Amino acid sequence: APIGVFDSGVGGLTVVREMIRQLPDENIVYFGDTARVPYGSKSQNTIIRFSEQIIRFLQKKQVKTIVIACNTASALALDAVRDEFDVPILGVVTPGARAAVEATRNLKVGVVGTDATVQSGVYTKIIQRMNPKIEVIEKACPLFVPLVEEGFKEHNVTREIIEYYLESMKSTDIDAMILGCTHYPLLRSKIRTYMGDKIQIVNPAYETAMDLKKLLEEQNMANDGTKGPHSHYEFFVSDAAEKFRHFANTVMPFDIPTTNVVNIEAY
Ligand code: DGN
Repeated sequence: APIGVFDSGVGGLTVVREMIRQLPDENIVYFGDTARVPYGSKSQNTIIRFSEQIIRFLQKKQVKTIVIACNTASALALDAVRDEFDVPILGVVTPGARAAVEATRNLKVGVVGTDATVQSGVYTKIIQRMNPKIEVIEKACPLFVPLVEEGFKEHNVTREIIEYYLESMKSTDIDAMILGCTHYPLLRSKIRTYMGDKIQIVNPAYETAMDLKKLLEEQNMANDGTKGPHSHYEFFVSDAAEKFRHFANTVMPFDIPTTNVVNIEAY
């Protein structure tokens, strides 16, 4: 059975990329809600409702487990949907939080994410549940998402916007920083250059793939690779398939065949 992955759009591909690296024998069904992106500016009830619809869609694909590859949906909907469905559901927030708790030496952690993620305060809550002594500084960086999606990674304005958002965080003495939005790992080297190399940067996508691997092994659900060398990746989107595929090909380690991206126009 495949692993179901969903995100508000294309960002979750940074999580898929890590899953493919760490779990090369698993099949993946991805749903990107490209018609309704961004989630980062929407209310909790809406994000829960969208997540429920997508989980039902993935269940029809017989997935054995589901990864919410979106920080916003993980922060606002995971608790609600986890109790509601009987398939194991993993988010990206707890794995990212744990890695930061392990990384910090001076007990000061920075978190960047969408407005919704930062306003939820979920990263702070989960980090402080793991270690109440840790101080968490959160900062919303909403413009990072469109910059990445418009291919502005190398543009000067991106450097300026990084400075604009992260200036206050840089002036603190945090020693670990969570990239709490799926798009931000694609700006990692720029963020690294601005913040300096004394800070440990945590990518929740990487940590989530590790947790997923552990879960599959513990539950005896891992695909052992005997089903053939080529894993199957299927992508479903709620808006234009070509636009998705074009972006996906800049993120993924290989080109995705046209036939593997389907616009289901469900919503
Ligand atoms: N995937 C979202 C996240 O990780 O928070 C970012 C895109 C969005 O919905 N704004």
